[in-house]
Amino acid sequence: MAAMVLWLVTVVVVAVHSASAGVIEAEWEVKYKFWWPDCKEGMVMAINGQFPGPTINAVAGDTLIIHVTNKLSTEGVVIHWHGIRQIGTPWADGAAGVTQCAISPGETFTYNFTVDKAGTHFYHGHYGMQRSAGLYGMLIVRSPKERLRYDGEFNLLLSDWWHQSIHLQELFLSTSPMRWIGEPQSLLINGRGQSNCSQAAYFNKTIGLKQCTFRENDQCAPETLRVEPNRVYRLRIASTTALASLNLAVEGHELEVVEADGNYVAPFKVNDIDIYSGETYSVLLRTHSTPSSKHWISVGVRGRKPNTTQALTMLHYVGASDAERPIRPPPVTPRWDDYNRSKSFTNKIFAAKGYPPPPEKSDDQLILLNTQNLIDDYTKWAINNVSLSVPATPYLGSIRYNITPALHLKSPGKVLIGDYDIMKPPVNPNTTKGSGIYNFPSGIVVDVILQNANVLKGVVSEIHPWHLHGHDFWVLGYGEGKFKPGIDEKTYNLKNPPLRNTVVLYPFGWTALRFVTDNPGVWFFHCHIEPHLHMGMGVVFAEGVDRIGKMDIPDEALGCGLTRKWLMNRGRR
Ligand SMILES: [Cu+2]
Repeated sequence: MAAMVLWLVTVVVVAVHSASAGVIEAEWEVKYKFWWPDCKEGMVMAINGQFPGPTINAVAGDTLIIHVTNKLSTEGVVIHWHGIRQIGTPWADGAAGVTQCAISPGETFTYNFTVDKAGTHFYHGHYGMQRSAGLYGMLIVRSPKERLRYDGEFNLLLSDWWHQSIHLQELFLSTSPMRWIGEPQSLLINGRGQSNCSQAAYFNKTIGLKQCTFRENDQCAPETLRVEPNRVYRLRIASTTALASLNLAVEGHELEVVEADGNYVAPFKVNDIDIYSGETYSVLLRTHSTPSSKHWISVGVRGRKPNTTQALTMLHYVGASDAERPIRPPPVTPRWDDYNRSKSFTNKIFAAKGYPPPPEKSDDQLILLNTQNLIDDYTKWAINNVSLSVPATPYLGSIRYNITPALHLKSPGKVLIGDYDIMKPPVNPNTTKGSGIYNFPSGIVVDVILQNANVLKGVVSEIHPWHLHGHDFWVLGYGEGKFKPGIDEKTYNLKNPPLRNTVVLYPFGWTALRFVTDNPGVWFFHCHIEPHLHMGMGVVFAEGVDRIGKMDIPDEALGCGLTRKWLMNRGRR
């Protein structure tokens, strides 16, 4: 018992900030816990008993040392640091099967990496569908020389929530015929939402929900944002949804977008923002001069026909009473299928002044066609006709130790788009499973064109937000229909494209991005929609393979599959 108490006492964040870089060290225990995220009891994956997990507050240049102990009784776990490039530490990226072995129950793994530049980020589970189970939290990296001026800030971590466990969801998706998990039961703001009542029911009796009443300390009670008049607040917004594309608005207030995925953007004002899974934004909100009022902050679903009520919280001006309700109704979320509106928002995003433009030309071009397919009646997603199946031996280990049996990694073809008709269901829906790996030498400029297509049935194409690990990339442009090589490149924005790590691919369209292979490692590139990734929608970029062969990688990262065997026999050779 004494040992237990001692253990709990050490579960604190130790932050040491000197004039130069500091160290943030923490011990985390990941464990299932009963929780009421949307006023209904469910099980969440909590860190040190908290849901969402603890917020990390770092300064650019800091080293993070996070000891993660897996206290789940029967499943492995990893943590991915979303938006951190992991320069020189690809083994700490936290993608199970790609950069490391999942941490076994009872074991501890130490992530040790530098947060090299400021930005609004988050972290989340990256094994199975554990992100959907609630394994996430904010990761804020501040700049010692912040260029934005504001008086206060709030973090808004957005997620979606199902009442079914992730294990049931996984079985639904991987059974034949596939059973769709459906739309989420609720949307959460900082882990809090409501599924059986609405805070704004008094405005709208037709939604059929009763007015919420909360008791003190209810886990589903909203976290209100308490503000003063005539001030500027920075809202740091991150979406870690499993499925939903979202729109956020604050009634009666403009939002000035200033940061996207940890990079400053040329400021622009809007009444609401669209945010896709994997993206982060900072917006500046100027409060009015009149005190004592309350305004709704609403988060609603876009891009899919919604069956989930808006998540709501309040902007609470000093002087307003707790019992008082906002006078005006919550903002109405724009129509889910008004894609032109979404595109007009996306097309407003440019790099802030001071960012150097991208290289003018690329050395390599990769066109990734995403299709919905069938393998023996199992529904899959495939990229260039390969549905990603992550191998038992992590790619990083296979490459580091040149383990040949594990290296029969199947690379999909580079350009399969040919005469494929993206506007119709696939003529031949069959596909194969593979490891989806592409090799790039160090020091080249790579263009990736994401090409969307029709799904298996009907005239439908879905939104896919794609996230690249290990890099920021320039978003060069978007287009309708099929990408025309040699022609569409002429439309690229090479002057001030935004730097991001996540980018949206619109239905029946294409998205072009560019990055430089300056970070040797094995980097996941995938759709951030959890069920889509689970069904194979991803690829892996192996970058600077010759340099990976000389890298220092902790053995603990690779103690599974064929690398485990290799490490066990190392001394005997
Ligand atoms: Cu997707």
